[in-house]
Amino acid sequence: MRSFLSAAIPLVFATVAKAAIVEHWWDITYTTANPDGLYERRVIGVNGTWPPPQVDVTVNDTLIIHAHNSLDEPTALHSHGMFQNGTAWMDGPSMVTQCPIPPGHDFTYEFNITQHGSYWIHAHYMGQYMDGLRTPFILHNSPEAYTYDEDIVVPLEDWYHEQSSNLLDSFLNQYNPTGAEPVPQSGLIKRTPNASFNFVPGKTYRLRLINMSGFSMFYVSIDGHEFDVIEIDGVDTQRQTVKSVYLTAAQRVSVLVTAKNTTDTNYYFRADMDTDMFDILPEDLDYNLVAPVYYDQSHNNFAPADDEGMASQFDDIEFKCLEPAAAVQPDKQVNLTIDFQVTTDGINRGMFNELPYLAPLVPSLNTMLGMGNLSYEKTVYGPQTRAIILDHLSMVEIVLNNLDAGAHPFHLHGHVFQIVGRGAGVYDGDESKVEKWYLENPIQRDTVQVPAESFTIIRFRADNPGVWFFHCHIEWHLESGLAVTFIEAPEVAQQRMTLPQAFNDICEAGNIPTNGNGAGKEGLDLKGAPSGITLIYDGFTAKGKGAMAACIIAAIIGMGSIVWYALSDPEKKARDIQVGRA
Ligand SMILES: *[C@@H]1O[C@H](CO)[C@@H](O)[C@H](O)[C@H]1NC(C)=O
Ligand SMILES: *[C@@H]1O[C@H](CO)[C@@H](O)[C@H](O)[C@H]1NC(C)=O
Ligand SMILES: *[C@@H]1O[C@H](CO)[C@@H](O)[C@H](O)[C@H]1NC(C)=O
Ligand SMILES: *[C@@H]1O[C@H](CO)[C@@H](O)[C@H](O)[C@H]1NC(C)=O
Ligand SMILES: *[C@@H]1O[C@H](CO)[C@@H](O)[C@H](O)[C@H]1NC(C)=O
Ligand SMILES: *[C@@H]1O[C@H](CO)[C@@H](O)[C@H](O)[C@H]1NC(C)=O
Ligand SMILES: *[C@@H]1O[C@H](CO)[C@@H](O)[C@H](O)[C@H]1NC(C)=O
Ligand SMILES: *[C@@H]1O[C@H](CO)[C@@H](O)[C@H](O)[C@H]1NC(C)=O
Ligand SMILES: *[C@@H]1O[C@H](CO)[C@@H](O)[C@H](O)[C@H]1NC(C)=O
Ligand SMILES: [Cu+2]
Repeated sequence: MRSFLSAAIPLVFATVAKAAIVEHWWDITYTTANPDGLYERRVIGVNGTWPPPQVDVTVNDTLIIHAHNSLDEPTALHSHGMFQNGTAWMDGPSMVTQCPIPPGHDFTYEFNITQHGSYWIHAHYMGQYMDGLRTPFILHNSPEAYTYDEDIVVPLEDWYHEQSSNLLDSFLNQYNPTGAEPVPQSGLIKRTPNASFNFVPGKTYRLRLINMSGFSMFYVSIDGHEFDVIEIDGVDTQRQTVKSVYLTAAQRVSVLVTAKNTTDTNYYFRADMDTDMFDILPEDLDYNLVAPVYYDQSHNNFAPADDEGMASQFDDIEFKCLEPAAAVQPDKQVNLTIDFQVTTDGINRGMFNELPYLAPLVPSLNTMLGMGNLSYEKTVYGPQTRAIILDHLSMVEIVLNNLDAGAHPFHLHGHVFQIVGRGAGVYDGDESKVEKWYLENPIQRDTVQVPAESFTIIRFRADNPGVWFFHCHIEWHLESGLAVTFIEAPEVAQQRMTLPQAFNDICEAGNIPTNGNGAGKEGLDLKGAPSGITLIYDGFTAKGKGAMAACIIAAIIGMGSIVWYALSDPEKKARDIQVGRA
């Protein structure tokens, strides 16, 4: 079971491969597709086709994606999990590291491949990736840390029949005071409802499980087979055998599966959606996805179901990195409390420390590079850009206190972090609340699930000057405000970086200022920057506020919705503020 000699030959050939320039031309277009076979709709694809092409590169290559925006709204591409060390401006999130690419304009993403593992590329402009603009991004290494015979990429995703902009309008809406998220209509394995696998006896397969969901979470297993986990979010792990794995939005896990020695039985690959997240469970939603694993297609003998589903014992904190790194004492602690409340605009929003993120009028990276010493002043980025300044090379500890009754997947751009501890309730510095510390060789990854009403402690070294977004990867929650911006080592970044001219060009083309503070002004004059969407102040305790706000909103809806509407179009305003168009 541990010998994989048959895999050695192709890998030896691969080691002589020269670093290459991998160049893609993507015309980002609307097209029509029926991904789940249930409903044809307008989707976003590349060159008029869906799904967008998978991107494959090898360590030391240079990737170039020439993007042309043929949509009627802006777009931006994020290569999820890339450190972009020295190329912070290539990260992609709209109004964080760049202006979005306006309709009809071109923009080239170019960066060197210094990591390896399983990643994905997705739009980072509003809810756009849920309309289909997402694709696996595989960074091959040579040699790989483990040997295997075949590499199978298994993207998993949820699928909606409605356009994301319409769903966002009804989600960010005062008629949705509880913040119920839109429930997807389908889930797809390998981008189709018809996926299957063909296994050959004795072979070992690497399955790269990539969760490209906007919302849904999956438990993945194969009846009668075990998984040997070897990679978590691009980080090689010590090999460890499990029955099933669990993936939240944006997480990746590679597993090795050794095929059976006989062909008399076929099996099912299973991806069960975590239905706990859905406020309602539609009768027609097929949330337990299956794909046959054929050893022999000529018969129909399937092994009995052997599916743990949501009872899975998988827990990422129990894994160890192949290249060990001990945790060290932090220099800076950042306490981020996650909560959902109805805010002054009547919308139920996710937020850190009681204030939702609102995108500034100037991308935060431009502000950091252009504001001299003021770049150390967090308010310069905008009143609700939620800037947190990090000193170069400091060890940062983030305490994530999740007060919400749902679990949330948090993603840090530009880094992987160590997961060092977890516990129930709120962490207030009392170490006895931490169930167990993981300090010797903690797992490192770029997206962590924080379970309901509990805390998780993560650490990373601020060794990558730039501006890095930290947000919930449930798209609905990001758009509602559950994000902060890490401003990492401003002085070092200013010394090392100059934004390429193309960045200024797309800002100007979209009428977005390229310079100045979060309001596009000099100094600390932030008039005009998006702000003012805050908790409703009522003098009650934090817990009372939610209930109180819900009552106020219910009353407003009951009595004065016409007046409310006459004053503004809050959904649209909220969306515009998110992208800095207000
Ligand atoms: C898209 O079209 C361009 C221009 O015709 C072509 O160079 C490119 O290879 C196409 N890309 C894909 C992924 O089809
Ligand atoms: C799935 O397979 C069925 C039956 O072969 C076929 O009719 C359908 O078009 C397929 N759906 C997709 C989305 O490929
Ligand atoms: C990629 O690496 C090469 C060689 O080290 C360097 O010259 C080039 O500037 C790098 N490209 C980017 C986009 O960083
Ligand atoms: C990438 O470059 C480094 C430094 O030159 C080298 O040690 C490594 O083997 C290269 N990796 C691959 C996959 O070519
Ligand atoms: C992907 O993540 C979402 C959101 O966390 C989750 O609901 C879904 O079940 C996950 N899918 C898989 C296949 O892990
Ligand atoms: C397959 O057969 C070989 C040789 O008999 C044995 O060593 C191996 O454990 C078997 N593998 C499985 C998955 O049963
Ligand atoms: C920033 O501060 C340093 C020392 O505090 C000073 O030497 C430098 O001139 C200042 N730079 C700017 C642009 O104000
Ligand atoms: C973090 O914030 C929570 C909620 O405000 C508070 O209860 C807790 O004491 C804080 N934790 C630390 C370590 O400061
Ligand atoms: C970025 O590169 C520097 C060396 O230039 C290195 O010390 C640092 O660890 C890197 N950080 C990340 C996150 O890759
Ligand atoms: Cu991301």
